[in-house]
Amino acid sequence: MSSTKITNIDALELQEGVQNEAFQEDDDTSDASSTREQQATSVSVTGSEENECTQIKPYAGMPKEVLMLHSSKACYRIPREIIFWLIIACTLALIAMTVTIVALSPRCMSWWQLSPVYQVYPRSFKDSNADGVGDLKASHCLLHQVSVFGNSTWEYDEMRQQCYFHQFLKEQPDLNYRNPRVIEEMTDIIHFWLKKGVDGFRMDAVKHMLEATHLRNEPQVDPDQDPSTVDTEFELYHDYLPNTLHALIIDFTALLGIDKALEMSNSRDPQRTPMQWNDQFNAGFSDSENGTWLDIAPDYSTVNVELQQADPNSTISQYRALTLLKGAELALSRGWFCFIWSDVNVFAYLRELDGLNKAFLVVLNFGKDTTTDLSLVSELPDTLTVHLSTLPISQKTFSKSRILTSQGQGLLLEYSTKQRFHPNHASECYVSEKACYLPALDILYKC
Ligand SMILES: [Ca+2]
Repeated sequence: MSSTKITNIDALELQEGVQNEAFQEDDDTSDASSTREQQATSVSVTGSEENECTQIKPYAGMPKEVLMLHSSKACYRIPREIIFWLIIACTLALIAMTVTIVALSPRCMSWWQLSPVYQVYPRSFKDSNADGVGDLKASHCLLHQVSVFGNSTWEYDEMRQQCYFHQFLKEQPDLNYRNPRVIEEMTDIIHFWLKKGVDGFRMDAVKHMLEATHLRNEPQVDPDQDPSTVDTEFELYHDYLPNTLHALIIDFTALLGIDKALEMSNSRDPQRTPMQWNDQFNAGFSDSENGTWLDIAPDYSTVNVELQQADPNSTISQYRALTLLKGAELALSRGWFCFIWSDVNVFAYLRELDGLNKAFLVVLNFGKDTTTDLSLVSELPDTLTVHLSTLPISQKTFSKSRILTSQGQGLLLEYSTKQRFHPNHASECYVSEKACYLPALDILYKC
């Protein structure tokens, strides 16, 4: 029975094949291409043979029955089924792998943990209306408080015929945060900027935001305490140790170029003198003929943005290099921070990541020229390679027992190790989101 069927089907196949002109042409190899060209030309010109072309079906000359017969043969069926199940298996494996990777991945860090932060002090950044005071159009600045100065903190205002209190410059009157209308206004200002799309605020000199009733400069003991309830001296610090720490942090951020993009002159308030854009009139900050709110530092002709952009050793260039480095080195963005050394001159810490052999040692000199001996830190290899220095140096490597730094110098030293520091020094180490590196797959995972 089956042989008869096949014969019939073969006959049918042959019959259909003979009837199908397109099939014939394909078989005729002698001048198939010229025939096709002629046909194509005639179709495009006249359109009269279009119907014949559209009638040609897929598998021309092979009826469904023949197709099914061949496709059910073991030599076609088995590979087809193998491929089918392989695709299913691969899809499931892919889904399982994706779920596993998502489950094992450490939490992504927030933008502010990964991005560089650039602080702009609007009054000193750029003056748009030539009044000598920097501004953001149609806006006012949040806080203008800087470091504490001498002289009287009270100033008489002619127009209001009243005195006002200023912890800092007389151009920087204090706001009374005990007044609910001031709180309301500040809240409005914050909402104004949030609606504009800002990502955050930096509150400067926060410990001076709320003055004690006697108007002395004491920060709150409990920062969470409702400021309106602070009314005794006992609720304020008299120990200024935190200020020392604060100053240290400022110095450190300044060294890394976070707090200011330029090393301006050591005047009263160097980081807030008007931005020195170039060596032109008013350092390119303002067109004002009547001076600027703080005098332009006299060194603007040699220290300005334009010149620093062209200088590979400038603070701007170093800031850019550090920004790129943080993006490129996992140990610096996701690794452990471990404090390893501090003395009167030097503060040193390392950055390391489990699974990654490359690690970094940072040595910052806040004091005088000195040699630091870290030979007791057994986790450090003997030789450390200079990756970056804030001052030009010729030395390419340092022995861990003799790390030379000059006053104000920052050193980023690179080394290779399989021995981690943090497992044995938990109290000196910190990481915000723990993660480990898997070199084989070049991924981070929860660990
Ligand atoms: Ca202005």
